[in-house]
Amino acid sequence: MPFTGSSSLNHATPAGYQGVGFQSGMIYNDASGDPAGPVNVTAGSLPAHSSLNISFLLAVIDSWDGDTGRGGANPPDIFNITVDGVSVFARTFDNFDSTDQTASTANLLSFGSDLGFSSWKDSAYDFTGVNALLNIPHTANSVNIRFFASGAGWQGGGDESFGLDKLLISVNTSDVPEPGSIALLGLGLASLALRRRRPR
Ligand SMILES: [Ca+2]
Ligand SMILES: [Ca+2]
Ligand SMILES: [Ca+2]
Repeated sequence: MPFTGSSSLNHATPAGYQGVGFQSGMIYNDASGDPAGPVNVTAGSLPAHSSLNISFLLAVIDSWDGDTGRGGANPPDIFNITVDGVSVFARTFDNFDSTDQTASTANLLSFGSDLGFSSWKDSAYDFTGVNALLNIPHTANSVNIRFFASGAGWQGGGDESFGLDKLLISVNTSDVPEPGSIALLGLGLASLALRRRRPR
């Protein structure tokens, strides 16, 4: 995978992004290439689970050109997420014209303002409760999640980049069947009920 530019785990967050809910440091990626080098997150020692959820704040920084030439001269610019190598999210973003992107704007925090980095306008999204990132089937006790840009028009570097903050990976354990303990509990309740009835 080609990788130029940088990926920083704790890059100072500009005041503009802090003003729309980001903390003082973000995970920052300005890699170029198609696909560009990823932000690579691995979590281990996960409890038994049947699926997982991913949430984060996304900074779509500077001159993202969206889906077609209608909103920016160098499209497409795609933001991707993979879980253990399987794509769970791949959408275009556009900081010139929000109607020229395949990503939803339902979770938009800011659009049309320069929030920092170069003077191009930026946008910000809250990826909490986004359907595509909830209940992702997964059972292994570790997971590798990659966040990266791609597309024939992806320039990276000082032209367009992205940041992540408040990244949270959670697992869903409630729907993991435990037939052994459930059967024992059922037997225990039944015998308890029988014993209570006998004296009357
Ligand atoms: Ca651009
Ligand atoms: Ca900017
Ligand atoms: Ca571009």
